Amino acid sequence: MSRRFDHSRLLALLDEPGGFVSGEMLSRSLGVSRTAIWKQISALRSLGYAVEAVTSRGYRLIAAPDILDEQSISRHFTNSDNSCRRIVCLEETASTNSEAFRLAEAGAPEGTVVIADRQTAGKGRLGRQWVSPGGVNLYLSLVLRPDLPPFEAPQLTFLSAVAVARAIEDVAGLKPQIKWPNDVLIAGRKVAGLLNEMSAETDRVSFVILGIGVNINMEPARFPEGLRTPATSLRIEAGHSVSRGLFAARLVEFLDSACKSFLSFGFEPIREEWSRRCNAFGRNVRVESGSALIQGAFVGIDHDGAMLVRVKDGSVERVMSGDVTVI
Ligand code: BT5
Repeated sequence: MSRRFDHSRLLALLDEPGGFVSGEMLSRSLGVSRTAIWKQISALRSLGYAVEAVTSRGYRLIAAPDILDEQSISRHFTNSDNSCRRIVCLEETASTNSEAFRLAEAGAPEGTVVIADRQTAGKGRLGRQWVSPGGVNLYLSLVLRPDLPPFEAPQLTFLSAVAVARAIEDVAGLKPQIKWPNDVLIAGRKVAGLLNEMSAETDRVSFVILGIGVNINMEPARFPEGLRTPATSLRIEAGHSVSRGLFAARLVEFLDSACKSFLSFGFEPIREEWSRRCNAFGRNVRVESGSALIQGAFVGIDHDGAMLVRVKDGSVERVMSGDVTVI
């Protein structure tokens, strides 16, 4: 079920800096009567927009609801050269990753973005659940069709982690850290999780879905008990709410620029930035991987996403999955 609003031209006019816009100017610009403008303003109010109306001065937009639709996202784009312009906004879906996967199988082009207000079956890794209530967070999946062998596809998880970290820094002014392999933390608490899924032939990727969940305005009381890592949201950390539309737009732009850098310069710049932003890089770590316990210095990331740990005897072990503790 897709939610679309057709008030974009009126909102664009009201959004101009400088306060009030006269009813006459609005009616001239939109080619409709002033009564029709009044009706559209009432419709905007019923959608949660706060619009002030003052006789002889006109209308002024005071506050917009934190709606996630194409308009509330694209109005924040700063880069006209953004390849991720096809945004599908849904009010509710089981999982944006599953929906993006379905669209990609049906031929959706690279750069297609699926966003939902809430997920009824949000997915984490290994069959785990991603808590996805409506109205507060961002659940986003991006379709990519990279020219990569399947074993290198995990590089894209690092790309999305870097894009999420940049967006958090840019929009909320916070200092996120990345935790291998797929968490983004603020002050040691999980604010975002990444889940990439792939469809591939034997030697070539057909498409990859980059799935990203970011806790934006979630209040502490809404996090369930017993999460694997303590959780947080941008609102909790920043002390004020953050516009989901603005965050989504910045994230899409950072994903786009990271993809372009990846195409031009390969994995290296992403690996370098990821390492700088990682909470454990260069430090001594303990990794619980299945029944194995590996202890040593976290010295790098391999091309297939494996963590490289230099152990006591000087040799370097590759770890494909596990839980990392800095010691
Ligand atoms: C992840 O898995 O962190 C990947 C999460 C990816 C979610 C996005 S939302 C858009 C797209 N569509 C989807 O269906 N999924 C992706 P993992 O590392 O396995 O972490 C999951 C664990 O994190 C759970 O078992 C909980 O303990 C915890 N958790 C669940 N919801 C959380 C939340 N909102 N915030 C913080 N932690 C959470």
